[in-house]
Amino acid sequence: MARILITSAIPYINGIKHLGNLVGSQLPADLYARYCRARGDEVMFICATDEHGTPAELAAKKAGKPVAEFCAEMHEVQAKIGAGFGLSFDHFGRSSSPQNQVLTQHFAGKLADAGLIEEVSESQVYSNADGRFLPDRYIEGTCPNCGYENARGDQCENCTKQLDPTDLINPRSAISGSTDLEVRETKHLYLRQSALKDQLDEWIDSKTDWPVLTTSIAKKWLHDGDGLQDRGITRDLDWGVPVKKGTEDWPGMEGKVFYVWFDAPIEYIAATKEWADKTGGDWERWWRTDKGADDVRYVQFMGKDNVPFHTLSFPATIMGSGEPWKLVDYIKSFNYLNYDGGQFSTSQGRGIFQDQALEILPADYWRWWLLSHAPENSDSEFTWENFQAGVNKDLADVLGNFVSRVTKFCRSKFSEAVPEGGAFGEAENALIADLTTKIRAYETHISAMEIRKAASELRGIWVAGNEYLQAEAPWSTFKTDPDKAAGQIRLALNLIRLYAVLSAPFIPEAAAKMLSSMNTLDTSWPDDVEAAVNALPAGHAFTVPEVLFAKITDEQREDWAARFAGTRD
Ligand code: B3M
Ligand code: ZN
Repeated sequence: MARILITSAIPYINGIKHLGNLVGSQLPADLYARYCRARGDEVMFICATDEHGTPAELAAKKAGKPVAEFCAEMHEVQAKIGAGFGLSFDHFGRSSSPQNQVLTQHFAGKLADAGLIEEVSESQVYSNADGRFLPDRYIEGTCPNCGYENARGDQCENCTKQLDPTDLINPRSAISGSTDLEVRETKHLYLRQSALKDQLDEWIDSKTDWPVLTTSIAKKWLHDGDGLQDRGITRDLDWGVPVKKGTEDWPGMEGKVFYVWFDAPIEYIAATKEWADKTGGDWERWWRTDKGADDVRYVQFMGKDNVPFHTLSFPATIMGSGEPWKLVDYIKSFNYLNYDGGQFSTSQGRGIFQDQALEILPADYWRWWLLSHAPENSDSEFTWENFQAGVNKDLADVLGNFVSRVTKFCRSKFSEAVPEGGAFGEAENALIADLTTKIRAYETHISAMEIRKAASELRGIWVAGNEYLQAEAPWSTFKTDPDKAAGQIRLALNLIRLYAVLSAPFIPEAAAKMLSSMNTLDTSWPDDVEAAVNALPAGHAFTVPEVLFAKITDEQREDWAARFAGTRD
């Protein structure tokens, strides 16, 4: 039994996320967590809301609420939506927790002790109209790298380049739109990432099994231009973790907070502590290599725009602390999911948002389509046609139809119990051999977090059952040799249980329905496929389930396409 720590990038608190966010981190992380648990691993699956920084302040202002109140409410909203999608977090924390404050200040203190923090007097954009400094998202303008006109002061959403507010061309205040801006001096703390450059470079080089998307982004930041830059880790904001050196005040830093990207990844650790404080569990055995975490395999999931922070900044924090904290072992990163010829965008309200998705269809429809089209090797695109086709073919025609045909046939010709019937023959043994090959391949892909390959292997496993039924045609066999037909149906009913177990990481709700209709709690993994297709013995009672997946009609598709064509505020 392995111990697997899994974290998903923590979504900003600023609003309900779209489907692109879901498929780029939380959903594949959930798939992997469910799979590892099904294989008997001990899993700690952590996510949280990212509550600090300018995104939170700006969204609260727009909602007309005090920021703490806004965050508390939005946390509940996001937690509920996550549960709606079946995200099986062991804990869904909050980066504004006291645990994170203590840990963030602790790391800053350790980094300062190690000489890795520099106090820099720097130029910051000050807005005369707003009477304040404009860090990060408080400022917008044209990206100097790609020319995108709505780039924000911290990062360009279009080309992913990390920016400083002073880099923007034609800058304007995101609060008032004012262009009456000037540059003023203010003092801030910088994390001396450059001092850790060689150590980071060597570490990335040792990760030969990481996806190219992950390592290429890390390498780019390490080597492009002047190489890895030191990064400002404090801001002139009210909302955030107050700057302290451990538990002591930091002279000259009064009234400042840590930059959101400094405390957000630390929340992975803090959220585990939140979990421990709530449950009485032991968080250190997941995070401290001197307390047992050297046995842990730590896997992170995220979109490509988050990769620089996870391959460089957060590891710099961990390594620089000089303490035995667990470093990530594998980073699975994703490209973007586009929406009907453009980008999904939270800030522009474009695409399908998670709450809307759950209003129109059950979670499994989305989970299946999104995961089977995960943007792994390139950006991928959501279109309503493609979504309809995927759901109708894979879920309704292949899996749903199999379950319905087999259970109904058995009820009408035998009874609502697994029939006795003859022994398995050549066709059954061939199917068992074929399924064994396919299931081993499925395990390989999902262990390697090759999400699309895993989905397509799973589809193949479902198809194999249908082809068997088609070829053996128990409804015909029944007329001449009912005993043989009974054996075929005994096998097919067992396949329903087997499919439920294999499919649960992708479509947990449907899998649960399949198991409950098969009247079994046996979720054991099919290490031995022959044994697995004999798990439900003759005489075992079952019930015919309700329709597992309803097809998406052309009318629904057109309706939704029209409804989601615009933008939402
Ligand atoms: N909240 C950005 C995002 O939601 C950021 C991720 C933090 S992961 C520590 O994409
Ligand atoms: Zn850009």
